[in-house]
Amino acid sequence: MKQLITTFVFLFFSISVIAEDGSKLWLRAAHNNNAIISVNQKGPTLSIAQDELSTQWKGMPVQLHINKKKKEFQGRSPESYTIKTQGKNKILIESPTQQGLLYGAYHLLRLQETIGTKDELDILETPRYNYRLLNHWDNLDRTVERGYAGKSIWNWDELPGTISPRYKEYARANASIGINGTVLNNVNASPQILSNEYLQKVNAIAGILRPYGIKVYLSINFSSPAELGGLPTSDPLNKEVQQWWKNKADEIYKLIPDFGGFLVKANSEGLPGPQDFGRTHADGANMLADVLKPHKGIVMWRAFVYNPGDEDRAKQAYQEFMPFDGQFRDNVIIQVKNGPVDFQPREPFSPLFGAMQQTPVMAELQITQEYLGFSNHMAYLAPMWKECLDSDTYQQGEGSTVAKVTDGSIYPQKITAIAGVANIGNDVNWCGHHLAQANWYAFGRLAWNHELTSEEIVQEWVAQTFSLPINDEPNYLLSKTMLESREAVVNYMMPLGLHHLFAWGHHYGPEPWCNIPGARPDWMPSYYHKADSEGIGFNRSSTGSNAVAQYHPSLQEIYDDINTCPEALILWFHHVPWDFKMKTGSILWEELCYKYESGVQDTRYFQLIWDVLEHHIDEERFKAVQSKLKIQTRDAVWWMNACLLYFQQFSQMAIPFEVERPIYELDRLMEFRLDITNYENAMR
Ligand code: BDP
Repeated sequence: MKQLITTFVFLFFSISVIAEDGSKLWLRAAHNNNAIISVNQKGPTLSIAQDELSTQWKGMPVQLHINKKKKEFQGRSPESYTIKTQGKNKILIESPTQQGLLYGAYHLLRLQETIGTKDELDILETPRYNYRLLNHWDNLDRTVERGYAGKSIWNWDELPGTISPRYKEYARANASIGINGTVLNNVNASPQILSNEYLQKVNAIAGILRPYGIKVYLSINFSSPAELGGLPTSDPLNKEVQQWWKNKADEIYKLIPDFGGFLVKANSEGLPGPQDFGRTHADGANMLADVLKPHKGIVMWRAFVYNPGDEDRAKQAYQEFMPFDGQFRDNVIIQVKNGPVDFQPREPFSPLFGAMQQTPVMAELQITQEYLGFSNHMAYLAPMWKECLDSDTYQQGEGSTVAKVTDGSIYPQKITAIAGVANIGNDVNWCGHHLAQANWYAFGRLAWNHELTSEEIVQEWVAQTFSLPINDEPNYLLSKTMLESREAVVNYMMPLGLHHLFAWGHHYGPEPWCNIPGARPDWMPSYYHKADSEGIGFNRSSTGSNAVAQYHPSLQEIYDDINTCPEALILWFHHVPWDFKMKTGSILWEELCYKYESGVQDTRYFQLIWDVLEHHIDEERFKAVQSKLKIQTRDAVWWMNACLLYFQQFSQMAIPFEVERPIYELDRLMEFRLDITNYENAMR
């Protein structure tokens, strides 16, 4: 990195850039053109496509053409499209559907704003997942669970009478990256969302999103029949309960004929579910699936379940769901978080991927940075998601990656889907941190095509968001910095497979020492790090909780052996002695110190690179990000000091001299309580 910086000093001589507030996201092209765009049909979606192109496209005439018969589209998603240059005077975009044409239009505009369209175009695109959804964890009072960008964008009180202009901008941004569904409310769902009053509001939002090809879905509370309907029970096998759900589904579809379906968090973290009535997850999911089926709706049933007890939390979702493989209706899909615990900065992939072979499974990724520094830290997450999607499950031989076992290319699943927990709020720049918009963007792009590289995605995002052309040095510098950012977060927070060292009450700062009397042990950091005078890490090998046995034998063997387990996950799977020799030749304690140190140093480089870019970024966004990067560096030091000083009590070893000295006292850190309502100021 250092050398890079010196070579870019010349960049100071540069253009002046107009201040921007980030509200336009990556869609900043001026709408002042008057291109010739023809269509062979009429319709609301097609007119959006036509309008987007005619006002922004700067090239030769474009024809948007519905073509249901074209050979290239046979056997492919109706959202597929082609873009072809026809001689010297026309570009033809074809698709079997208006929605495909809209995606084609955004594709062409993206090319214009990124790599250009000089070459002859011959493009065929098909989405890898049929359902590409955002999950909002938004409550009806407009608070957002794990939201760090202001209040919910859904202004429930004003709806359905007042429609915020933001809804349309939201729809447009999502359509531009191929997202075709959104769950409007929190998985910790209020029964109220299914009341007729709220359904009217949902209907109003659905009306805005529809022409952009986006369906609405709702998270439901499993006790709704009792809580909202006044029934004595919500037992899924009870006839009246079933009838209640049937009536509710009919009511919803009467209002919103293309309603997408339900997302369900049941028997998880205190929420109600079928087990409250002695029934199973399959009973619950199937009951809902049956009422949605006639309307073509789906049920996304979450596998995020775990209970306090003796069993390793990381094993519980697998244990709970594997026995029901094959017992779900064909409009049910099991929604599984990328890792077996909970969106930690690094986890192995959940062993449910690939193992459930007769039930569709979808990945749930977290765009909002609950465990990666909220909207204060720069953490570009595509590398993290790719790490999961590209992981080999080995379940059907080598190459059975998580992506392939969920996208229908290995198992013949009828529903293929992927979800991302949104990082969107009513902040002017939508995501709290200007650079966090890249995560919303990257999620959409990967949901469309998981084979895109993190690098391609970030470069095109930087090009569109800051007008920094791909292949020019500033784009390269910023992209490279962002590409390194997630690993930096891992290193200064929880390197080598450490996880859940977060403070009680929030998931922002470090509290590896946290010990709340009477609290659930699996919510305590010590449950996960298990530091003692011998070493540190959770023994999930065959001599420990044996979580490794949930993976395919080829992987199990690798993870089980401390000498072959990837070091990035070593403390996830093993309790490792402090003096264990690592691949670098250092002992574990030193390696841990070096990792923390490298995370901290990276944040300092991020600051430096950003400053080098000053004259290429408008002042408003430059200053905002500069200030966030300062917080990130302070926090990184806080994390390093807290974790190393605390774990040192167990290792009884010195911090190597190459590592910068702690600047905080452990006892002061242990007393410190972050006012989480004011996390934006973070560690001072
Ligand atoms: C955890 C969050 C909690 C969510 C839960 C979930 O801390 O707020 O409700 O996941 O996914 O990560 O249901």
